[in-house]
Amino acid sequence: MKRRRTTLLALTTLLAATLTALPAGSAQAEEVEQVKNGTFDTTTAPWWTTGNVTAALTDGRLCAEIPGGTPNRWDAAVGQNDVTLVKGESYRFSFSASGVPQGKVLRAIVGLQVAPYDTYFEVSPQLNVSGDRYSYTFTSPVDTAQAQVGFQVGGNADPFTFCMDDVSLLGGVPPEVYEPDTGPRVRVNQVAYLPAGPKNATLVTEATAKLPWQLKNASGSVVARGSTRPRGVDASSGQNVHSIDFGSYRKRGTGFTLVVDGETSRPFDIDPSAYRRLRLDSLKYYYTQRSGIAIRDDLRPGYGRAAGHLNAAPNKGDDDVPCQPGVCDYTLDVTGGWYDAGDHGKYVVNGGISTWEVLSTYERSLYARTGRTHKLGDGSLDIPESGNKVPDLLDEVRWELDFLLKMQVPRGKPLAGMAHHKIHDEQWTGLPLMPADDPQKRELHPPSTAATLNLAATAAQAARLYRPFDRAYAAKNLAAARTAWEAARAHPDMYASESDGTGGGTYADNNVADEFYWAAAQLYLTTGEKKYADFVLGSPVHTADIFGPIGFDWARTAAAGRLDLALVPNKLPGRDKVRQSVIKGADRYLATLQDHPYGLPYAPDKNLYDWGSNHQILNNAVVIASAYDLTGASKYREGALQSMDYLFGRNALNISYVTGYGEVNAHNQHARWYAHQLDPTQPNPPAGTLAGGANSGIQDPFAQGKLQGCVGQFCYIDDIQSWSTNEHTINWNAALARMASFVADQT
Ligand code: 9MR
Repeated sequence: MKRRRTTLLALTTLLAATLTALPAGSAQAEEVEQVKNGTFDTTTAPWWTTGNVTAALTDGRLCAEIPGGTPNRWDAAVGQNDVTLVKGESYRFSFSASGVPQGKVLRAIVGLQVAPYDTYFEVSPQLNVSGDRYSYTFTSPVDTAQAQVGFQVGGNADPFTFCMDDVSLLGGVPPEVYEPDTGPRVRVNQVAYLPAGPKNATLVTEATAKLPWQLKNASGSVVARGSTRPRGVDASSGQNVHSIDFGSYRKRGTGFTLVVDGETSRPFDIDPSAYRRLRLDSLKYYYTQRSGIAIRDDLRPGYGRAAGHLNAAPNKGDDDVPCQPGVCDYTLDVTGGWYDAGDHGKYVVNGGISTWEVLSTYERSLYARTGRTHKLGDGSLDIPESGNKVPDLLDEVRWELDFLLKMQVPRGKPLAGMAHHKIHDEQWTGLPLMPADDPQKRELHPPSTAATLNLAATAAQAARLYRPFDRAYAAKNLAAARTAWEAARAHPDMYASESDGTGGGTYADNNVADEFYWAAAQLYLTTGEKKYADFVLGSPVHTADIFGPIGFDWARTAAAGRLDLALVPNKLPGRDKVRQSVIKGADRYLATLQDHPYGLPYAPDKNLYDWGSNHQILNNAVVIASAYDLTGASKYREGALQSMDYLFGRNALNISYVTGYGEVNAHNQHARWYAHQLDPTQPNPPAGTLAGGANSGIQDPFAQGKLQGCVGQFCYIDDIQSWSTNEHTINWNAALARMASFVADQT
């Protein structure tokens, strides 16, 4: 279609408006059209199509007949190559598109035209018969002259007619100013406070003097009142804020609101039941992450699906997986396990910490003063193994443990006893893609010391926890753990490559002193043997200050040793010092929380929120909760409870980060098989799924287009395309399960 003057005028006006809003002196690149013949006036050249698509000019547009029944979006496509992108420059990608019949999904991308086909920007709108205009901005993460503008229309069951027009990729545009809808300025835990727990909220306001607040019950009667505490400008959000403490109100109820400064908060409960539900939901999440087994719809209504990666076409199958070329000359059966996140990869590093933290949720229930083991018992999680007289949590984790064990290099092979770092697709796949529909080649990646120690640590922990239920299984785990330990000692510096990130994440970690410490601690706790105790006592990690702002995660695993040495009964010489170190760490997190007007135990350096910050916050809360388990001092209990408020809506965005919990909650997590946002026939992630949360790095193009320059808490968007702020993962949900279980036990 010939470009209409009005469009240009409107655009110019819009730009003028945006330009005036820019700070004086900011350099403005010139706007340049990067797409050739986006208007299809006389020809469709230089646009190409895949072989199964024929494109023609129809009324000044490009229209194409798209075959049905192709598995992937990229199996049918129209595109243009050799587009130039400049790193750091912003682009407006816009086009008109229609689809007949209604409701077909388009995946529009700007990406690399050659392997590894990185996507720099993508969206997947549902097409209308009448056609829509789509417009987005993004910032290029690379310099390249080999970019492709692609319109992928495969993956639709039935054939349809696709038309497009006025395709434009305009360089040098100012990035869009994105305004999140943050609702009322009173920020509360939208889920629930415990009747006998702390109750705090945060008010965003320009006011500097204290303000009166009212707590109202569901029928609107005022049941408590008081004054706010002005806190000045909060560095993690850039907002001027007050805090509100209404902890003296202790009656149960639902539908409370806080009213202050002319604003009414979102509703919340004062009731423990949500945490009892969350303890189970956060753990039920793992069943739908299982690989190698069909998910039963009767157990998870709406989530039933075919088994993934069992060698049924188009899957290549995980039963006979070769290594990357040149890495090994055998294949392994590595079926089972949990998919790591929204991708189909399975990683021993990360599988390990996830296993540890879920098992620790169970182990805590055995020893903590408020622990209640039967709450995680047989029948609690509605999984296929329910009814087998083994606690469901242990059955669920066994699915992953069995996979971790399979990743160990077999006897007689080079590097026997080491564990392969990971297994995943050869190339990254697009969204959505059910596990059973993934056609990619699967590959084992080289063994690493870190993976081997993850296996040693978790198999050792498993050995003591499964012993009462299955002695043979416990023995098998202990033997594997010992072998892995010896192999890691013999190969202490085999690091996963930081550049091995095609088709799956790297999980690279060049410091494994903490993994050695963690594995030795677990082996000691299970066996009591001197050689492991000696290693623990001789490790510099044993006395290092490990409870820093970022806390622990898949790469920083020392706490997974230290906490257990403090919490699980053992006779380690100097154990009291170990306990004191945990309490000291908790004191520091408590001080951070008390200083923070949003009440969270997390204040990273320069306010740079980490990838998966929500679980960092939870893990810092785990340290505080552990200090409560060790001492019984109520300040730790209160701090641990208050930490949950941020995750449930007491934050700058006024969002609960747990799907299905809180009036406004994250539910579009980056996912290939809970991809409701892209495919309405798929569900959202199950209730109890944690979103990664604010991430100052905003590594994905979607977030870069929306959140450039974001401050701390604001670096998050609930969109399926934002894999760096909004994915779900097995390690993050493990931190949620651990804390949900602690809170549920405080009632
Ligand atoms: O959680 C991981 C984060 O700490 C890393 O910084 C990031 C980049 O390497 O990778 C994250 O893990 C992803 C993994 O590599 C692949 N599956 C999804 C994970 C969550 O985004």
